[in-house]
Amino acid sequence: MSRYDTYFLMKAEDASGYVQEKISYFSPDAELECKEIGDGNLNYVFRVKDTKSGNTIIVKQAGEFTRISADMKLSTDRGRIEAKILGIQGEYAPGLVPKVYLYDEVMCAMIMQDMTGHSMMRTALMKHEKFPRFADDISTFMVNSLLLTTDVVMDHKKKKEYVKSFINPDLCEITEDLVYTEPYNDCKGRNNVFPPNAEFVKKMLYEDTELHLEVAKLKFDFLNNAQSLIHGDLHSGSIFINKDHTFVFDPEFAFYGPMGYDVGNIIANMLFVWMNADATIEDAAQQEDYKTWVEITVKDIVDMFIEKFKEAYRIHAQGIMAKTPGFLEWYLGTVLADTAGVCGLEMNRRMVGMANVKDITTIADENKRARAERIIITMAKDCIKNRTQFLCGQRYIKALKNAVAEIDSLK
Ligand code: SR1
Ligand code: MG
Repeated sequence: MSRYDTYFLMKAEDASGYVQEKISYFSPDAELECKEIGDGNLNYVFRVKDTKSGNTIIVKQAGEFTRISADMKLSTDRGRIEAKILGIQGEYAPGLVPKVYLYDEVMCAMIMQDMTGHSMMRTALMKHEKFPRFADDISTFMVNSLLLTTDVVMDHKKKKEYVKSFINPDLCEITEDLVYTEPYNDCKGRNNVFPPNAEFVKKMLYEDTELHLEVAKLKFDFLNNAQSLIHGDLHSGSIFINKDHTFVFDPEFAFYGPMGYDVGNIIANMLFVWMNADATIEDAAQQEDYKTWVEITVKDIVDMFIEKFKEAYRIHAQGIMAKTPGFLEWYLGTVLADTAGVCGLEMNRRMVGMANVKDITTIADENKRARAERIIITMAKDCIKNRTQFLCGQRYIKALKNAVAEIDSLK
């Protein structure tokens, strides 16, 4: 009989004993200390450290309610989904996700590798650090974890088993509401609109019925297109990074959905970095230098994704129909259109929805923040409405520059 035989929400003082009881990682005489270090919206994350050896490990536990809102109850099954997909992604994209040592269905807790030597990517990007390997690593991660879990490559029956085991209704509902619905109508009254932009948001997002139709089409694609095993929340807060290496983690929103959801999220979150630099780096040359690095990174992510996707398709596609001449080009075209659409959705929702991003909310100068948000929303609408035109990385940079010019011309 153990105190961990019945679910309870752990505190830091419970997590060390938990690790010692569940796995043989630290020696029995280790001197353990533990801190809660989670800063996400949903879960509790504990770092357990042996002060004698310096070794560390992570315990991540799913609570029954979210951290961002005590009213939001969520199935703790998301812990199982997260542990399982990390195992699968580790097979398809070796070295790019942390190792999972144990998943415990009773405590809904996972014990996993501590990504020491890496920083939370959003935090590092807000300090204007550069990561030269990122575009290459993330495009490899996305092509491998996304294309290789589709019907193009996988045995169709095994894929259907995966679809079943990754049904994730509570977390999908969060995305359906926060990404695909509320930014366009505030129907639940919980949007977080920056007050100086209230009128702008009303006109640009709440009153644009043509936009609503395009968002509705994208929403039903998200609901119905069981294309590949997506991460589901692939932003810079779900990445730990250093100059030589990238770790993707936190895939609790995973399910079988459109792969453009992941690619579009990555691009949108890099564009927030550009806007943050534009608004906060005072030295002109330094600002230009950092923004140029972000632009090259955005272009490389899209273009490397396309090239690696085509190459992987040629190597791995199975069956006569997937090899039909012209099908790869058509299929990739749908992925790229979804990518641009989702990039726009993520940009909008992080400006006006209940879960914002620090890249923008920490811009202290109110005028600069208002301008940044207006540029983002303007570009987002281009991405959504003209999504079939976003066929290469340069198109995103063009959309960004057009949005800057449009907002600055209204001054
Ligand atoms: C209620 S959770 C809000 C957001 O945090 C997560 O990281 C997801 O992005 C979600 O939409
Ligand atoms: Mg998360």
